[in-house]
Amino acid sequence: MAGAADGPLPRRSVCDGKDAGMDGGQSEQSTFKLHSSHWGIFSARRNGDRLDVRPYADDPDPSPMLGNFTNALNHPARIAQPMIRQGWLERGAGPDARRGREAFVPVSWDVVTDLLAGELRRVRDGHGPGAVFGGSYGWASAGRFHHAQSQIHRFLNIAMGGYVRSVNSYSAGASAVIVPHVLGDYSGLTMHNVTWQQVAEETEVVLAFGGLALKNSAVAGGGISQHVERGAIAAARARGCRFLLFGPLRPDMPAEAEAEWINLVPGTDTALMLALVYCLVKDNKHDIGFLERYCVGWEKFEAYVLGVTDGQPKTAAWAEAISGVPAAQIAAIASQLAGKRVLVTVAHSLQRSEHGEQPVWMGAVLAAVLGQYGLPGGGFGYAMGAIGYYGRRNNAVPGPTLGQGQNGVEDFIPVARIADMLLNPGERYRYNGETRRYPDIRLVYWAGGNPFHHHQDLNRLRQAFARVDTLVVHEQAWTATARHADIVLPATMSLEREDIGYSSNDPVMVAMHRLAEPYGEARDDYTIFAGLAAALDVGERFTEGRDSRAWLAHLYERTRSALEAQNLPAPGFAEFWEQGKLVVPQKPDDGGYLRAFRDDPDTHPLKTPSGRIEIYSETIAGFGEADCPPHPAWMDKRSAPDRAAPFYLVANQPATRLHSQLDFGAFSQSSKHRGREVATLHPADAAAKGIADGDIIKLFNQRGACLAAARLSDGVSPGVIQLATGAWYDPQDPEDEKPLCVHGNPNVLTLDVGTSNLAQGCTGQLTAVNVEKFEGNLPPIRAYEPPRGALLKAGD
Ligand SMILES: Nc1nc2c(c(=O)[nH]1)N[C@H]1C(S)=C(S)[C@@H](COP(=O)(O)OP(=O)(O)OC[C@H]3O[C@@H](n4cnc5c(=O)[nH]c(N)nc54)[C@H](O)[C@@H]3O)O[C@H]1N2
Ligand SMILES: Nc1nc2c(c(=O)[nH]1)N[C@H]1C(S)=C(S)[C@@H](COP(=O)(O)OP(=O)(O)OC[C@H]3O[C@@H](n4cnc5c(=O)[nH]c(N)nc54)[C@H](O)[C@@H]3O)O[C@H]1N2
Ligand SMILES: [Mo]
Repeated sequence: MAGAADGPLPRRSVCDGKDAGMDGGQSEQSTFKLHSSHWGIFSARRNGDRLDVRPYADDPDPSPMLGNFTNALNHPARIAQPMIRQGWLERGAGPDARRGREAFVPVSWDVVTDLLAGELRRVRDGHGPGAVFGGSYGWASAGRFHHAQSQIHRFLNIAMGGYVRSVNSYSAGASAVIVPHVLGDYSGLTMHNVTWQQVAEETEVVLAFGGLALKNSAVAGGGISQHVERGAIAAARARGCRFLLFGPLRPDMPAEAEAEWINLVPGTDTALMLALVYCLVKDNKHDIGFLERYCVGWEKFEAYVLGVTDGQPKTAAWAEAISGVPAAQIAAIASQLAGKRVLVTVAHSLQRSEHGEQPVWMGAVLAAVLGQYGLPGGGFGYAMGAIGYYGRRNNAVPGPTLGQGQNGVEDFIPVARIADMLLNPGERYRYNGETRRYPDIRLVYWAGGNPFHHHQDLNRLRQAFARVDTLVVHEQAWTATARHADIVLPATMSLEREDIGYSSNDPVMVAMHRLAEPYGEARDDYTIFAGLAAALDVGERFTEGRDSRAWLAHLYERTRSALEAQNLPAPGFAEFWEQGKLVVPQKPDDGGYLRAFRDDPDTHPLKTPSGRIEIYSETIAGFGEADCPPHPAWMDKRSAPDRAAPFYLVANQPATRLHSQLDFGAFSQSSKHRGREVATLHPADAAAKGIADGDIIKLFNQRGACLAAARLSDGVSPGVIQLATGAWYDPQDPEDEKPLCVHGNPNVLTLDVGTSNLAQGCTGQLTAVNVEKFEGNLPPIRAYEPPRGALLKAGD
């Protein structure tokens, strides 16, 4: 491949960040260039087919996920040229159950641009932009300009007049809706609140519901220069801070925390927190002064806790029966909290399941009962540790962002309702107090996301995608989403283009240098959209006459002029590009809006209807009990295990990659066993099922089945099987209605329902399954092979 090798160089191991020989890309004479990813800044150089990767020198705890880049550039899973599904080409646009089953035909960029522009025109002029779904959810890659979501939204706004969008995220679908009712500002709660520095210095007790897994804080959208969590936790512990891990998996807390593991049944945190509150109230250790001055609705909630309203006091014994945590242990924990600087953290995972609004609201209320809101290192650290950009200071200057223009379509869906929307056009549903209707979608356009990674009940998703006229996907690699598309456009990886890496909570802005030429005929999303825009006669409006480099200089200017306005050194773009990075100033660690609220709730009220923490919400009461109870409450779950599916499957984030990205990468591959994703279960459960460590197992329920490799560990609760997300969907026989996934994608098993009628968030984290040893012949893994007809071009 052109521009590839820098000559014969010794191969080095990736990512051993403590290697004394590392220069982090700072050294002038080195050919390593700085770049960035969602899992860390790094520097790299092309070395034949491989990429040599070095972590950022200032990062105390770089992520081994950087190792996924080493073999990615030329991997056969990459898409080499534009492809069109044979049936779409021959029979034209229209609903088609053969998506994901038919061969592809390679075509030239000219041909595909023409055909796609024609189809976009047909849908726009015949059905209007309201028939286009451009929600295109997904994490894409680091880099502010080539950010795929910004590119696709800008294109659809300019070329189509808009699109049906999606709101909220798979990450925080329930909390993004409940938090505004309870605390007001959602983004300030996660992005500008208690910091790791405060935890290191001030916190005395951390009640971590769902843990503080370092695998998760390794990732921060946009990039991250320093992974500080391990160090902060170690420092807090050395000072005597106690860490309590509530959850089904011991590795959810780093060893440095020396945490006490309170091993609760998944999905029962709300009951356990209610019992903690019950015990505090009974011992008269609740902070009544805080509850009166800063909250509304305490009396109504207290009546529920004490059982006055429903006849059931939320005692520790009551919670033991639900959560499996001994009543004496619950009471002991409650008795040790009053008067301490306590931080309550609730991982995103808790709300990514049925009634996921409740543990978030309940966590906020538990923190209120303890009265520590706004104090350094205390209060409610929602989602702290779930992503690396939480618990940080904010930059004092704005970063680069690409303008997306105006969306002429008002309609939206809550993001995880995609299959419902496609399967039930016109149907009514509830969302945040409204009754809405699903639009009638003809064309779905995706860039930078992988619904066959992120969505639940994949067999149902296949049916949903069969309903549209046309599915267009820009991808770097042959993900299952690309395989189910009609038109597949090969996109570059960030390694193959220039960009600016930036996150509003990280001071290091990175000049992301190009490290390799594009694979095959792959093009940047920007270039693809610019070509389509030209074919639709809006080329100039889309590009504004700039090429990529000119856009980078243009976007950088926002930061540079802000620096200049503050009389700070403000290097021009050329200098920034040459230096490789710019360190921007940050705002002080001031505790954010919750500190201001504590200091003076009248001058700095919360953005809730009452201006106070809403323990009881009149607004939600007005929506009706069928949407959500008006205060946090324990509710039974339809999705809980039963006789047919007696285990809880915890489908959490993978430790060896970001979601499905670079699942073919070296580090992700190193964690597989016999090619399968590894599922962890308790030795006692395994023994009862005749399963030994290393066996191939089949996980199944009424929705589907997948294979995985068994690992036995007493770090997982009995009754729980953990299988991370992200193994590429690999149907044994795509012709089947519910094919066996031979690789281990848990989303063939998960349930596609909203968290509740309030938020309609994703519920992928927990689902009920059964398990057995797989005795048949082991089917091959074909997920990384290009689909039929899609012949790889030679690598030049
Ligand atoms: N069961 C279950 N399911 C879950 C979850 C769970 O806990 N359990 N978690 C959910 C969560 S929190 C999330 S955020 C989602 C994540 O879901 P996604 O964000 O959809 O997952 P990714 O694998 O990051 O998908 C990004 C895709 O974009 C592609 N890509 C990267 N860069 C570019 C680019 O520059 N251009 C183009 N065109 N493509 C690019 C990558 O190859 C990849 O296929 O998954 C959700 N799904
Ligand atoms: N390495 C890596 N890091 C990531 C990501 C990734 O793909 N890879 N994705 C990033 C993204 S987009 C997001 S949104 C965050 C997600 O952050 P989270 O959603 O918090 O992450 P998960 O790993 O899914 O879940 C954390 C832990 O919660 C526990 N858990 C599950 N259900 C329950 C429950 O009901 N109660 C309790 N107490 N615990 C429970 C599980 O043991 C699980 O390991 O992670 C981010 N970080
Ligand atoms: Mo997420």
